[in-house]
Amino acid sequence: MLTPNKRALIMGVANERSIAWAAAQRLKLQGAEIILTYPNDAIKKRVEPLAAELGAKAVIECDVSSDASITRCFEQIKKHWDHIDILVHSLAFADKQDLEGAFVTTSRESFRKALDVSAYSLIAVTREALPLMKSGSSIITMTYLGATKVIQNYNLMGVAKAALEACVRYLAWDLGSKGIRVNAISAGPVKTLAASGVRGFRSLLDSVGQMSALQRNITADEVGKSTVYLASDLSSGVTGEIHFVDAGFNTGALRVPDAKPQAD
Ligand code: 1JT
Repeated sequence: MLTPNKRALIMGVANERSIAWAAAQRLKLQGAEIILTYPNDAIKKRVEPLAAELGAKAVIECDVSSDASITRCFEQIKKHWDHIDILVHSLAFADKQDLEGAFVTTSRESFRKALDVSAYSLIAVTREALPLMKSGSSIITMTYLGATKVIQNYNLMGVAKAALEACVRYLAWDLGSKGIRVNAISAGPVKTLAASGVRGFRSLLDSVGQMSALQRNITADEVGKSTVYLASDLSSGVTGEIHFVDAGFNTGALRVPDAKPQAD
């Protein structure tokens, strides 16, 4: 087992398609104990049965846009655990209207909320978790290529993910002397609840399926498996990194449609 008896706090399960859910299942398979968090009562209803299925130690409310909610969440966690080995941060927010059309129309309030929930929350949650984390612990968050390259429609989330990736690097250097690692997985597109409201997501999946090196999309489970690697001692020398799990999409610039078939 890769994470035997490790205590893993997983934030961002919304339903069975969530990347966080794939990570929770893979960490559990490797022997980890799990606590899940949810942001509100609507999502609580969906997460509770999943937590039961997993045999999670607890399911706790955490609205990362509220310092008081984060504080209450960690007070609850401390009733179950005296330390945390693994923190998976797999959450983001943007208004639907800010993930399509013109970027220049982004409002100050949309920008504030998207960056607060999607990027600042990693700092806030890490700070609360820190007193419970010892050397060898690992923090993992989720990002997307739209942070560094323009992907049409990703718009405001691209800016939020750019901030998140910078937070990963600065937190990695802050916590390095404590032996705590901080990394991000840059996942290819996955049809989750977050993605389902996005106009044109299907055609994005189709293009990536054709244009990636592996000529297919990735699965949430593949992100879950790489999360186990970053959470475990297998990645003990890796921190501040953005690790792509995208079927090689980001390494290419152009596919020539009528080029000779590749060797196979
Ligand atoms: C959020 C949403 C974060 C969708 C997200 C996301 N990170 C990736 N996706 C999927 C996606 C979305 C778009 C896209 C490519 C992938 C929904 C709101 C909450 C935050 O455009 C090319 C728009």
